[in-house]
Amino acid sequence: MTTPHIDPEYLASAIEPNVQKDWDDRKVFKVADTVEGPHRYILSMFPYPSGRLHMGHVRNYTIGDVISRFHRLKGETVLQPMGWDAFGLPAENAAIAHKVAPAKWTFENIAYMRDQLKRLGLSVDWDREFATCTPEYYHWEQWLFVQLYKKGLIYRKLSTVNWDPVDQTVLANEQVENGRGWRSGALVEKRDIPMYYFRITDYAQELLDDLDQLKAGWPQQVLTMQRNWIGRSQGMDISFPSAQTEIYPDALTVFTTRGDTLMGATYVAVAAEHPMALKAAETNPALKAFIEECRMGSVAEADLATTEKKGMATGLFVKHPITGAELPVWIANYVLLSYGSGAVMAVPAHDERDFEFANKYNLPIQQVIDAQGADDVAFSATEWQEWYGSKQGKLVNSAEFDGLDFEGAYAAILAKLENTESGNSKVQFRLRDWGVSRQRYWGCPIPMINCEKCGQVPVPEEQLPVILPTDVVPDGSGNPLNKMPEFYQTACPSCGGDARRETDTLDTFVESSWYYARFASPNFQGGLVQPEAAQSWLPVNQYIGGVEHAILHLLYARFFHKLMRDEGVVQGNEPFTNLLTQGMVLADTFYREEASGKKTWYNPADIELERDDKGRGISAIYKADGQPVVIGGQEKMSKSKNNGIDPQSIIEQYGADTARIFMMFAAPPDQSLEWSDAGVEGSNRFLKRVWRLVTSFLAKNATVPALDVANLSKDAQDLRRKTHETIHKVGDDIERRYAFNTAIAAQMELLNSINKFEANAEQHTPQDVAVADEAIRSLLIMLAPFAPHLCQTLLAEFDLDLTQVSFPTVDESALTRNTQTIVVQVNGKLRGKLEVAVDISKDELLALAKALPEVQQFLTGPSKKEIVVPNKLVNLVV
Ligand code: ANZ
Ligand code: ZN
Repeated sequence: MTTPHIDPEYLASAIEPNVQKDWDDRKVFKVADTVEGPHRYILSMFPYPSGRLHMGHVRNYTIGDVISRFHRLKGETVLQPMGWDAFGLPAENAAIAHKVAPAKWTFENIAYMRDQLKRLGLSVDWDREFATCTPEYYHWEQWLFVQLYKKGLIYRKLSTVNWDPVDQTVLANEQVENGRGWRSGALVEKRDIPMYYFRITDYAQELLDDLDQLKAGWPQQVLTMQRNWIGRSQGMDISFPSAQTEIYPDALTVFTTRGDTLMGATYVAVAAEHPMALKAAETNPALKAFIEECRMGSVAEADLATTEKKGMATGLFVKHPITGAELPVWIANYVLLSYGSGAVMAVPAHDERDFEFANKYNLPIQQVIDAQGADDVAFSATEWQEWYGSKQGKLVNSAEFDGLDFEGAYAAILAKLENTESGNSKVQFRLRDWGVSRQRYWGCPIPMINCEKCGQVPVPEEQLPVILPTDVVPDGSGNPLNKMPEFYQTACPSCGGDARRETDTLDTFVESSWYYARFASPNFQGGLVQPEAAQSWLPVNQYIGGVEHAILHLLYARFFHKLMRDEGVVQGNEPFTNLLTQGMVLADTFYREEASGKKTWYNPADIELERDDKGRGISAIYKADGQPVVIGGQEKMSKSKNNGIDPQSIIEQYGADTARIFMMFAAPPDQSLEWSDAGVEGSNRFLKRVWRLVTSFLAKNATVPALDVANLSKDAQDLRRKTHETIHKVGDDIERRYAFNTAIAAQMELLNSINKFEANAEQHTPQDVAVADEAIRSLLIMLAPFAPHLCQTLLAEFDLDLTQVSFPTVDESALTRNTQTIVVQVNGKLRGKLEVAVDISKDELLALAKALPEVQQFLTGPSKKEIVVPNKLVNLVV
């Protein structure tokens, strides 16, 4: 084997482009739509084409790639696809700022980022790439929309949006800043407009139940977040008849989880827009003004919990279903219109919010649960106590229900209400139906037609896809589709009359809810996914992405899988068998603060940092002006703190392999990763040492005989054991534990052992060379998932093709030790060491110990006691 062309110095920029070109030319990562034999689908969440890769992307895609490459080495066919989540608001904002069409901006970004991803060395089947903004993709999304609409799983209803009266446009929540439009600065109004909704609540119970199927493969924390979001509550609906049927004839229904406290209800509270409130406001201008004020407020549930309680009496009354007492009906800003029935029975003695409200407005507070188990047994009508809200005590002041515990009271009250038909058991979900209409241009057109005569009519299948015009530059003043008759003018599919095409587009979460399925057959023209391809590749075996998607994206994708299943498009109940949520990438922050408190943040790349001997930063200087800046600590890389490090610069300086090794070595994948220049340099040094070892081994041009394991020197046996121990550990760390960091650490140790062994290379026998050769090849294959360019280049020197080799197998016999080191003590003091066979007899061992020259000098007489700890030590007491 001659190696004239291999450079003794490791230079990533000299090898990485060649290796990448080789992968492209040979299409080594291409897989078929249908597959036989062991196979696996590994998917990292696809990126939004924002313009440039950030470190979060690099981490995400490196994790997926390491897993993919590992399983390929294990002999599996692996699908690892890549595509673009290409619709969305940033493209429209860029259009407004730079007067460029969103389509053009998006595709330019895609071209740039694709190149960046390729430079990372991902083992992706690029023939499967697609962008969700193309008609070939969204055609099938529209098709599914039409099917679901026909089935009643999509409906239309009025809903409230943020309206910018100057720009005449709907604003997303993130475009409202302090109540004003981000562009116009106008005070934002609320408007009710018709929107389409997916009936995800029909699947709430199944989405909850099926979380059990994911227990083995999903992080506990994500399962809990999903469970809480779905938010199942077991309770009852109770109806309170109107006391003024001449004004408001209907009974008021409330949802409660605490039916046991019914006898403590002293008023009822309704949401500002509840029909009963609106009715009362007809004759009460003050009430009307108050409702309007509530409407302008935030709609976020999280804000409701913390904002000050506010309310107003409606002047209407309802009757308590058991006592018949008249209770006042209040409007309260802490009651949500969209939860339960938008009304609560207020039990101020046992509900904290009701307590606060009742105290503020002087409403009666009636204790109905005693203080069992509480330290302070006196009920105070002014100060809230934790135990008021508990279910621990027994009922008091509750007439026939007195003395019952929670279960007993709940059951007895429910039975009584059922008897009088004024209550029933009810399961309530926190999950709301999913509103998908967006009054935006850059999204998938909603395939509906509005006809004055026929109402909403779905676009007939043969007219799909409804194509979004791409030569459009939005200017921020409303959806440009509304100004394009060539888009919206159409004929009603039902009556043939003039009709108007829907100009709203779909929430971009819709595209990302089924892309994983499309990847199985991205070019299929007959539906969402070709049935055999779905059968072959779905579900995704391993999904990888940021924990910020733990709730909505994953819930929507799970929902879509069930929708597609019920359409007969896919099998199984869940899309992602295993989920890995990667941690954040952190970096140092640096800033200067002006007297006004305004902070200016400096990028770590522009800072000269001085460290103490533990590597902690002690002082920092802004390179441009040589003046000090404040060290702000490690934070998530972000634009706002200007602490992002451009992956491109790392790849250019050190190569993709170094970036990959650093990312995987610096922390376990689910934990935060602290960016450190020293860490990157360390990773690069490790690869240089691998390179140097292998090139100097190759340079000797030694003949490598077949291994003869029965005839190995002790050193050779030790190295061989180390090699096989490492193979075992690396395989286990990657496959079972996702512990990529310790897998790399083990390989660093193996490298050290090989280097030590090679230090004696001049004295090596041919069998020693064979053992070194085995160790080096094994190392290069194990390291290949992490540093594929380097490994492929070096393996080629052994006439091995990385794309053809297998992960090394553990030779169990190499793991057993033939000899062991025994410590020899005299009177408990270490005097010598012995290297003996593992199966040596006790007598033989004692004889050898006594014969050691360095021991003999301390043996002043016959030993009084001889202690042998097997495999460890001999202690001679004299
Ligand atoms: C009486 C009561 C007494 C309540 C008590 C609680 C404690 P979860 O568990 O979240 O389902 N509620 C019902 N509808 C509401 C709405 N639209 N907006 C705000 N609050 C609403 O909570 C159910 C409880 O939240 C219900 O039980 C109701 O208050 C309140 F000692 O009814 B409870
Ligand atoms: Zn019509």
